[in-house]
Order: sequence, then C-alpha cells, then structure tokens
Amino acid sequence: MSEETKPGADHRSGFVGIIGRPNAGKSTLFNRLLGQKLSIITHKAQTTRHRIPGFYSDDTCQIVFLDTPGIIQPAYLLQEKMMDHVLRLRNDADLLVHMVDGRRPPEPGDVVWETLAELKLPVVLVVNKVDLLGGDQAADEAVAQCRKQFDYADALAISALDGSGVDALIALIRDRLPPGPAFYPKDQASDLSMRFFVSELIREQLFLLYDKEVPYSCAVNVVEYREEDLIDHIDAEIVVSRNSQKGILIGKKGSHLKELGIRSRKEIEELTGKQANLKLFVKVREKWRDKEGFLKSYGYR
Ligand SMILES: Nc1nc2c(ncn2[C@@H]2O[C@H](COP(=O)(O)OP(=O)(O)OP(=O)(O)O)[C@@H](O)[C@H]2O)c(=O)[nH]1
Ligand SMILES: [Mg+2]
Repeated sequence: MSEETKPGADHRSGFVGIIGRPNAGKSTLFNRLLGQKLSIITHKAQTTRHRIPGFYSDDTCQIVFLDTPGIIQPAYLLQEKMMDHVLRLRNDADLLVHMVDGRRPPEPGDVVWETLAELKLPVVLVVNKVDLLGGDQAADEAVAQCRKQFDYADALAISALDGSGVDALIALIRDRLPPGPAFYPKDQASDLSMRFFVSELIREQLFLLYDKEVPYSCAVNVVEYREEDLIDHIDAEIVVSRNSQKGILIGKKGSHLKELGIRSRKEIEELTGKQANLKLFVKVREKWRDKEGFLKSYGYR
C-alpha cells in the first residue's frame, strides 16, 4: 500500500452527493470545494446532465464529491437518465448535501422532498447564495422552512460564489464520514477523461450563446482527440434534434458556429494549458433525447 493510501489513525473518507433543484449552485459549490473548474456553470437551469466525481483531499481525509443534475420531474428520456444519476446515490453515497437557493427554498409538495425520502441517506442542508440574502434572518427562515419538510442531520448557510461558510461545510462533512483510507491518489482531482471535460466546456458555451430550447436540444461528442507536444487536435460533433436547429446553430455564413468555436477553444486551452485546434461539426439526429440508443452512445447511461 502506498504512503498516500495508508489509513492514518483518524483518517476519514467517503462519498458525498450534492443534490438540489436546478440552479441552486451545486456545481459552483463543487468547483469551489475542489479549487478548480471540473463542472460547468451557467445562469440557466439544467446545466449539469451527468454525475461528476471530484476528489477533495487533505492530510486528514478524502471526500469524493458527486455533482449531479438538478432534481426535476422528467419530461423526456434524457431527463429520466439525468434523474437516475441522482437516484443512484442511494447505493453510492455516504452522505448528501442538499443545496437550496436561499431566496426560494422548496415549498411543500416540491419534487425534491420525494427524492430525499427515496434516497434514505443522512442529509446536510446547505442554504446557498447568502450573499444575496441581506442578513442572517433570511437564511434562518430558509433553514426553518426546509426543516419542516425533512429531518436534516445538520444545516449551514454559505455562499458558494464568494466561499463564505465553505470551510465550515468541509469540516462538518469530514466529521460525519467513517474512518478509512483514501480511495484515490491524493493529487488526483477526478477520474473522468479529458474528452469528457472538453465536451462539457463546449456545452457550457452552447448554453451561454444560444437561447431557449437550442442548448437543451444539443449533445456534444468529442469524436477525435489527438495530442501533440504543443497542440491538441480535437474534432467535436454537436448533435441537434431537429433540422431547423442546425441552421440556428450554424448561423449566417457560419458566424454562430465560428463564435462558438472561438469561445470553446479559449476555455479548452485554459484547461489543458496547451494550444487547441478545435473543429466543430453539426449533426441532426431526430429526437435523440428520447432514443435509448443515441443516449447511450452519447454517454447518458
Ligand atoms: N450570488 C450568488 N450566485 C450563485 C451562488 N452560487 C451559485 N450562483 C449562481 O447561480 C447560477 C447557477 O449555478 P450552478 O452552480 O450552475 O447551479 P447548479 O445547481 O449546478 O445548476 P444545474 O446544473 O442546472 O442543476 C450561476 O449563475 C451561479 O453563478 C452564490 O453563492 N451566490
Ligand atoms: Mg450544475
């Protein structure tokens, strides 16, 4: 056993799922906990579609955080797959963090209460966006409103954006995890591939650049990733579910797609620290969001 994975006297480890309604700030918290951008963030709901692992390590513990898609009532098969990522936490997580936007904590009857009951795990309530609440009273009220609906193990108010309360959250989680060794080398941040992160960065730019239904109708697949010393050559296809969306995506004389390529390349280069030669292609696959075969091959299992 390597030095890194040897259990110390009081070393702790475990899996912690971050769940909540879309836009609550789950991915913002996840990235802040890990000190790097592993998960994409936008102002739009349902940005995250996968379950993304990120490894937090210090001398005393290793916490595998799992960022998840926002909890919704699914309307199509892709959304059902997204909710499966949340429900699977029941078997895979030791503890849950339930994130709530402090400005609008879920009401009685909200779909999250059903999900929390189904997951049958200890849950820490995290009231987020306190920077927007204008004082402790609103945060306390949000905690009280949620506690009426669910029996939380603990509750805390934070701002994932400015980081206040995040160290306290880590300490609180650590104390609730069982003793055990690290699962992964302590300098490793995740076990997803660079292909995955690149496709997510392109999807992030799709959400930021295009309106309405378009980003929700897109999947991004990296079909070729060839590394050279100074430059990575990346081909990515963007799949849309209707022919009309292809035109919107490409824009007049290719202007929209060009802009998407420029912005995505910048993000990818920031991630890899290298130059990227990015080529984007648009492909129509009618109603892919409802077809098991397409979903599977696009990584939505
Ligand atoms: N002011 C403020 N904004 C925040 C905070 N945390 C997140 N946000 C913003 O809230 C929006 C949604 O953040 P995300 O982290 O993408 O939310 P999410 O819960 O992962 O959303 P989905 O993936 O769609 O479920 C973004 O515009 C964030 O910048 C916070 O503490 N304060
Ligand atoms: Mg997210």
